[in-house]
Amino acid sequence: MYDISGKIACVTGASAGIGAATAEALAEAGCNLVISARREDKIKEFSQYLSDKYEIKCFGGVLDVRNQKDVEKFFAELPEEFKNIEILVNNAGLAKDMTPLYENKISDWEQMIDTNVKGLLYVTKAVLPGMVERDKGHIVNIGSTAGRGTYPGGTVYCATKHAVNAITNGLRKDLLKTSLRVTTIDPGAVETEFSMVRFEGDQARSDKVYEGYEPLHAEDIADAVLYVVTRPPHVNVSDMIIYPTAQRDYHLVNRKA
Ligand code: NDP
Ligand code: 8X3
Repeated sequence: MYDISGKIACVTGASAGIGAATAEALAEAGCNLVISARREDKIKEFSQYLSDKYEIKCFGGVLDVRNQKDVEKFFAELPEEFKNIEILVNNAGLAKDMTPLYENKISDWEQMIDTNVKGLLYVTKAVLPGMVERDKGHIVNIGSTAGRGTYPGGTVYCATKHAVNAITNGLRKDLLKTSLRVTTIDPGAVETEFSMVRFEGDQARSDKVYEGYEPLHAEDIADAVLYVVTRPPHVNVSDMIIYPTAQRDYHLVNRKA
């Protein structure tokens, strides 16, 4: 395992779920962290928890990745000791609703596209030039199995994750002349706040998504992130697709009665 202690790692959408678990795994590996999300109380509290527990430096700040100016400012104004980000985990993302495209709210399309695609691009644009200049860096994009296929009710969400996959693949080629690495990790069903967000707080509907089988846990994906960023510098894991054992496709789930 390649030692990443002391490196600066940045995780977007770190107030919950996969982002929070990833930040914690990186903190445990000794990284100093830049973490962000929209919910101020959560990100500040979590930042304090990580720095106290793992004795690392952690900068936790409010950031809505949909706002390009805010993204630019957030990274430009990072304290000097956090500026040289070496690992970027583009994790902030969400799905909204699960109805046929012709019934979708346009505002939901916009939120998914602005967060999952444009937000990921804005953050990448803010961090990548420094990585290229230093010829050092690893970008890990959290895609989805929704980026490898489609399912009814998920059309626009799937489109955003197909875009993440294309961005990851294209970027890896754009960086051919550098030592930088680019990885996509594409999970199937992970039990996080994801379905509560998708179904606007409908607990019963959200619970149904994970009923009758063991879904992935946020820590399973954090573990995958940790794996890819601790390979030696000559190894680039380009893609990882991870399903719960009981899930073979979106609707193909072995649920016990
Ligand atoms: P959660 O809802 O648990 O976490 C999402 C995180 O993203 C939160 O920290 C949220 O924080 C943050 N976030 C949402 N919108 C924004 C925004 N505009 N700006 C900044 N941060 C934002 O979901 P997951 O952990 O499951 O999702 C993380 C990623 O994993 C997403 O990209 C998702 O698409 C992907 N994924 C999830 C799967 C699943 O089944 N759960 C499977 C495959 C991929 P806050 O609200 O404080 O801003
Ligand atoms: C989340 C996975 O299959 O619920 O990206 O859309 S899925």
